[in-house]
Amino acid sequence: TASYEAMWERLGLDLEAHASLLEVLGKFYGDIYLSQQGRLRGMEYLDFVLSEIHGLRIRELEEAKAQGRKVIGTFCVFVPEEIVWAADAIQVGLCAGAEAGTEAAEKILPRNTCALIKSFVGFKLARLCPFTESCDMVVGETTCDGKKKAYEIFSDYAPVYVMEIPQMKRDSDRALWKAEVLRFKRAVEDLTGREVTAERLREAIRLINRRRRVLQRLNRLRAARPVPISGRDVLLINQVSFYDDPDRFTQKVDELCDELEEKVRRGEGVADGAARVLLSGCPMAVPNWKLPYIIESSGAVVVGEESCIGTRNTRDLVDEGGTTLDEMLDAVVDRYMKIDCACFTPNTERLEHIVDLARGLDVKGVIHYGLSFCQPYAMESFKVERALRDAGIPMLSIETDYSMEDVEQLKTRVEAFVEMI
Ligand code: BJ8
Repeated sequence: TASYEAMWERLGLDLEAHASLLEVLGKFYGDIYLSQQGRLRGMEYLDFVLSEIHGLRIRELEEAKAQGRKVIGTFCVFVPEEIVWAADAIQVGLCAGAEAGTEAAEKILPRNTCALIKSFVGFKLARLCPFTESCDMVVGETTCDGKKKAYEIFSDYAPVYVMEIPQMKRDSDRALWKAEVLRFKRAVEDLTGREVTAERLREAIRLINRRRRVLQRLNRLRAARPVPISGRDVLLINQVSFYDDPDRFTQKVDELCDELEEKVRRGEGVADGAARVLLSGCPMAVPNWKLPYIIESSGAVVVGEESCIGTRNTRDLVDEGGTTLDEMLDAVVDRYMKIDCACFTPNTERLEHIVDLARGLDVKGVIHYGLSFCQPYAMESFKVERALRDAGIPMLSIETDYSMEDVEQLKTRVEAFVEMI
């Protein structure tokens, strides 16, 4: 830690508050992750990345910046990552899953704002996040009203650029989205001084597809019986995918998958007799491991995450068949239009995806997770429940935030659900 202090100071972090955040995080990680038995050797890489969460990767960003590269932060899987990498910039996810900074956030945001928004604003105000402080551009987007309006406030503190995300999926919405992707491309080109050429975009499309493919492979393997890896571990891998170097990450997770494949072949599992469940709903940003931990200490095991830190982000690839720049941009536009976020209306694809996923993974039930005050997912949970009921699959709806106050109460509800299914 000592060797990073100068760097954190340069970034303007509140060193004391930051040190206590890392301490809490370390303890939390030890309890939830390191306490697991029989983990894959490949998880050592993830343990290492987590132990270095504000260290090594930040140093890499610093070095890249010294060479003239730019860092672009995002909060939503709608931001087309291929454009960023094609302009030789580095993208990092900034969504935060910790309560630290909430007090600061509540001074400029209403209290009844979802925890994810409060967390990223709070991390900025309390000067706790070296990723945020490393960004040359922070990309917001018009998804839910909470985020949309929070970026107006956030722009007083950081260089914010906002993309307009359509709310429907008609031809006119696709045209709007294409215009927005082109506008974003120009903004990124202006920032980096690098042109997005056909050749660079082709490479970026392949790079990010490779990362999606390895996560798809992980998801196929973890669906085995018995379950060969905990849901917590897979969630962590997904979380790390948002800020690790994509090439290195893909290689490491591929190695982990080789090991996992062996484990599946030997028929070894991690949770004998546990009920298989699917998690569905709002994203779980690092270090938000509360609910998966509760579920996996209540006689169940998570075998899938229908969320943006999960299959919503890895299910669709960008078509690699395009040869001209415009064809490739169209492929990018089309791939992102498939995202089934609850901010869309109607959003029937999501209902179909959840039922398909639940059936394909052969789960006993679905746990729908909504962050308190998140209207899009709370509203949609009623439709999700109905679609699942029609398919004969029980669902438990959980609304919570990042605090630990409701842990016991949630545990009681989850245990009752697991017993019932
Ligand atoms: S594509 S899910 S990453 S918008 S939880 S801030 S919706 S009030 S995060 Fe999301 Fe993009 Fe959609 Fe995915 Fe608002 Fe709800 Fe909070 Fe949310």
